[in-house]
Amino acid sequence: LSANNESRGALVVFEGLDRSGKTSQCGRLVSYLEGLGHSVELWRFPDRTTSVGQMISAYLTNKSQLDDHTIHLLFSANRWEKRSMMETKLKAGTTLIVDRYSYSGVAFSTAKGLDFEWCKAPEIGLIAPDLVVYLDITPEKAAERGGYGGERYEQLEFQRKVSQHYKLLKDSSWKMKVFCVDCRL
Ligand code: 2DT
Repeated sequence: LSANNESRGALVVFEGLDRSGKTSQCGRLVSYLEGLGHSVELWRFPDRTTSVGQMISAYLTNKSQLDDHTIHLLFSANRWEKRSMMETKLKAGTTLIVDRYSYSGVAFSTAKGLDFEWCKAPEIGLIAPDLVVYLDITPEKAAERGGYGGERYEQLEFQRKVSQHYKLLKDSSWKMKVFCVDCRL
């Protein structure tokens, strides 16, 4: 994963629908790498602890309303505000396992009907992952897993659209290495 620089940490992103198992798999990978003696941290986006993150959280919990473009840019800004810390960690040799990143940003916003190129633009210049693991599950199967919480996007009909847009993204020329794990069984 770090072919150019032996001491650099790897940036590994997990993507997928709500309830696809990202959080569990991120946790398992972190424990595994820690066990091997690697320096590793678990990150997630949105990072709701920042002031931008709190605006995102209010939107997701339906406490505020925002224009679709505005919330898209806030999600991206939330990654930008973490970019330099991410770079510092990676350069120091820490591997980052990240629960959601730019793929979520583009898949969820294009699922609402926003333009694909427009959605990708604010992601240009963020650190590219070494690996994106897409946990492939049908929206129906995901919905059976203990149900969704009450957040804005946690509805089967919308998750179906997001699933289609993740697929489009996966087949697009966006420069990310995608590894699909079939977890539909
Ligand atoms: P969690 O349930 O994983 O906290 O995600 N989302 C996320 C976007 O629409 N754009 C983004 O850039 C990111 C990172 C996916 C909260 C919801 O936010 C969506 C689910």
